[in-house]
Amino acid sequence: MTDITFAVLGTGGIGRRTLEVSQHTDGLVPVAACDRNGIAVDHDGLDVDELLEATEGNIAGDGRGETGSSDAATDGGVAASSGVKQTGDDAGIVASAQGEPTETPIDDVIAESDAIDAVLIALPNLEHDFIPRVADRFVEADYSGVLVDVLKRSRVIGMLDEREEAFEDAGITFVCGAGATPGFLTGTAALAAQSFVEVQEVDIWWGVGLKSGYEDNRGTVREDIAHLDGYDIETARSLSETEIEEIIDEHDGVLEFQDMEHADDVLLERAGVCDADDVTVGGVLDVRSDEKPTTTTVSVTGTTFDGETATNTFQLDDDTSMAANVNGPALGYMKAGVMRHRVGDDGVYGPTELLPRF
Ligand code: IKT
Repeated sequence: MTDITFAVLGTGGIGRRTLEVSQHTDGLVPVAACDRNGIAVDHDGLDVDELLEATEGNIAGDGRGETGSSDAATDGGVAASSGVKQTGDDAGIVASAQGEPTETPIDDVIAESDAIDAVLIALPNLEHDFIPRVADRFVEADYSGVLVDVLKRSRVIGMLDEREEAFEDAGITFVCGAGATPGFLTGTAALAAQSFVEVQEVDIWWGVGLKSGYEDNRGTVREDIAHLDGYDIETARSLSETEIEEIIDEHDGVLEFQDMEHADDVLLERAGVCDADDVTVGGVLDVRSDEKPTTTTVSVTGTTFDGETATNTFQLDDDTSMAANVNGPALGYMKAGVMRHRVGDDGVYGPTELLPRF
């Protein structure tokens, strides 16, 4: 397989860590990255170490600046740069020697996209049609290549499916839900289901310790808070950083989530494994420790051809971090998507339909 050039939209936790993981992965060349204030492009390969250093403590990268909204990146930057290089917490990519200020970061990536095999959309999806709307812009620009997202919400999958024909016409292979859950864990559920002729239940239970990764993952924590009792996407979006800290304090730093709206359900139904209603996703997030508060486990209960009812389980080691379990698969699925695209298989793929490449 020839090298894959890729771009990252967003330099929050996922964008930055994906760039970092790519440095340890054969065949991937990061050539562009953007946040809401700036863009960095080098078709020979970005200097990832420099970019990561410059975007450390980055507010511009994950949409936090506007009460968690990520529209700034799509609309061209509400808090766009004045054209002068900034430094400090809100500077983001423009603080990097490779970065240039822009008011139209996504359009600027699209302008380079002839030479980009794949684009990872690493932006929080607090407005649920946000990622589909970003994809529309690539369709409108006649981008032919791979789009990968790490979206979480079930309802977004249908919005992408509605666009399948447009993706095929443009020549886009869209790999959706390619993080940990949905993503890696959905894929393992589909494999674990192979022992059975009928699946009764899939239970995904994750544990994340996020003390040192907390700053980098504020966007994800905000998305998770939307799943707590008494909150939804809108209320979570409008929380200030102080209010989020208060919620975390009320829970002594450990947030437990039951019955999350995660797209594992519709993706497993789409794969014919079971009904979406038979899938549950929940987990525990400890933002004050790096230890996982619980072992990440996928349990698939079903009936075998010879009448046994049993539960196959798959566990992640407590020592693999969320960063490893989200960004490794995102890149593995990206590689698999590029293989599909290169043989002309465009459209929308979920994590059960592709085996991520190592
Ligand atoms: C995600 O980003 O895929 C979802 C997050 C949970 C990740 C689970 C990782 C499990 C592990 O590392 O053991 C969360 C719901 N934001």
